[in-house]
Amino acid sequence: FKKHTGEVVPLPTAVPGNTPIYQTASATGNRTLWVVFVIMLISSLAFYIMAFRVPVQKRLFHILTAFITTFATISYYAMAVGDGVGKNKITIKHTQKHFPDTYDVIYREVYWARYVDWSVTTPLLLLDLCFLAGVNGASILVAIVADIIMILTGLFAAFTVDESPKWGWYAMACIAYLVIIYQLAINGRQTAMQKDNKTATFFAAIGGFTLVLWTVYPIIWGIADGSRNINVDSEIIAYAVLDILAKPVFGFWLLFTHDAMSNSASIDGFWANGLGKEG
Ligand code: RET
Repeated sequence: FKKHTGEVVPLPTAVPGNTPIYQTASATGNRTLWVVFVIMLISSLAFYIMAFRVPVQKRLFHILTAFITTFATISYYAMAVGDGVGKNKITIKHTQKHFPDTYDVIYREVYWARYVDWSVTTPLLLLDLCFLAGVNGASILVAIVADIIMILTGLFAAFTVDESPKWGWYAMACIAYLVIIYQLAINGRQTAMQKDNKTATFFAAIGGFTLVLWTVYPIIWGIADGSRNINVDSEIIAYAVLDILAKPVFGFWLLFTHDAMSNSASIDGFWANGLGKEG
């Protein structure tokens, strides 16, 4: 088994007579993780600085967005140093007519730190969008709980040893994702349209960007983690591109637009003004 340090550690052969296959990242994958770590770190610092430059009543989006990249920084550090990485063993049985059955054993790296990151950051991203549109509390909760179910069932899917339960978990995650799509595309858009024109237009743009981007994640997952059709390096690079678009690019777009719109995109009541101070 090849560790992140490049050192090769022999593992015992799981099924006598068959050589296990190891699917691990190479130096390219590892370098990519470090690059994204640095990008997330710099973005976080930029978002905290931007937060301090606006009055506290207008700071909620800045704080949320800075937290999102802070969690990503931590998770990318964990993956780059090799701590946020496990491996999953998959046994594929080949039945043959006149010969005894043979087995292929595959060990593939699972970057579980991603799921820890996503379980915190995707709800925060949803909060950004829901506050922008002015979605009510119950709908926000539904979106966030569906999101947590989506990420956790995705994590279980990543560690299954057999093929069929894996796609069962995947199906559950996709159903939860449909709930999120409903909350953003139908509920959120409707609520945003009741606000001023600028907010409605901006919500349609950044919400649409989010839905397209988020939909690519389960596709990559299916190709890489699910059916193992691309290697671990390509998987890391694909998620790296998506993560940079979904966090720093999303964040700068949201904050610059929000600052430019000034009053129109500010949120009402409780959340904007602190505990209970309305108006
Ligand atoms: C999984 C696999 C199971 C099916 C589905 C998934 C959806 C994941 C999504 C992730 C979004 C991540 C973001 C990260 C931010 O940087 C868990 C991959 C539906 C939508 C936006």
